[in-house]
Amino acid sequence: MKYLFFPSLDSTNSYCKREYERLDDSTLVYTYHQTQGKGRLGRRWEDDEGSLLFSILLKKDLAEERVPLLSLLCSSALFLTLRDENIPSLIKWPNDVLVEEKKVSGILLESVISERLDALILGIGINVNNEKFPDDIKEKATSLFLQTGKRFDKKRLLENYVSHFEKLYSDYQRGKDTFLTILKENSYLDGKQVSLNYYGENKEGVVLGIKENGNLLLKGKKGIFEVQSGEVTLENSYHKRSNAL
Ligand code: BT5
Repeated sequence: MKYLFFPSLDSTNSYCKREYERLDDSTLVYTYHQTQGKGRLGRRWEDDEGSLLFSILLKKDLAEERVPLLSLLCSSALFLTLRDENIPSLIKWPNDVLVEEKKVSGILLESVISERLDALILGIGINVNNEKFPDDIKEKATSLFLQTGKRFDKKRLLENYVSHFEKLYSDYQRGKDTFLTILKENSYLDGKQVSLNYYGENKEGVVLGIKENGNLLLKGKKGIFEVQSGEVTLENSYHKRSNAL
């Protein structure tokens, strides 16, 4: 992995999108402040100087049909990184990592497609040393500092994340999805009643688990159904009343 650091950027994902042609495969762009941090579906990713924000650019050997699994692989790598720090976390399908029911990290996968899939951008935001959050998210966001009372060396954390990511990714490229085991054992949504927006349609069900292809398996009123990651907004899996995170 090649590291590229900027004290501040609009967004590490946007930077990778603009520059993907000249950047090498497996370049990691990281920063501690984004002026236009992006979440999914046009939402914002908030940060302050306590944040760790990065994107991994992948250009080689991209298997299009297995792309949705990568967001879950990124979450699994973070789960292992946090476990090394003795911080128990859970992976919330499709793109969050939670500590004590609160969001400590979010993942935004983006692709560059011309005639084929040219590049993938795996964007990861981790709340590390953040002491507080804006009012609208303070109930649902947390940081490693707020959970442990300790400050973390962000570069060391990043390097440890990358070592986990590289192992899981090399298995994945060989068709061996080690991360799925981690995911299945540490999935936040299992057994929970959720309502989700799937291609504009509202669906409800109890989560049965995550399938080998990364889809979420649910049991609804009309029977068992599954939904693909990347197309879903979970609406009430945090608290019964809250809106989409
Ligand atoms: C995500 O979107 O969770 C994906 C976040 C990805 C951020 C990384 S940072 C590096 C790279 N460069 C970028 O520009 N982005 C990526 P989503 O599931 O849509 O969640 C966004 C929602 O989470 C917001 O609408 C808020 O409710 C909440 N949120 C915003 N900032 C947060 C934070 N720092 N911690 C926890 N929750 C936050």
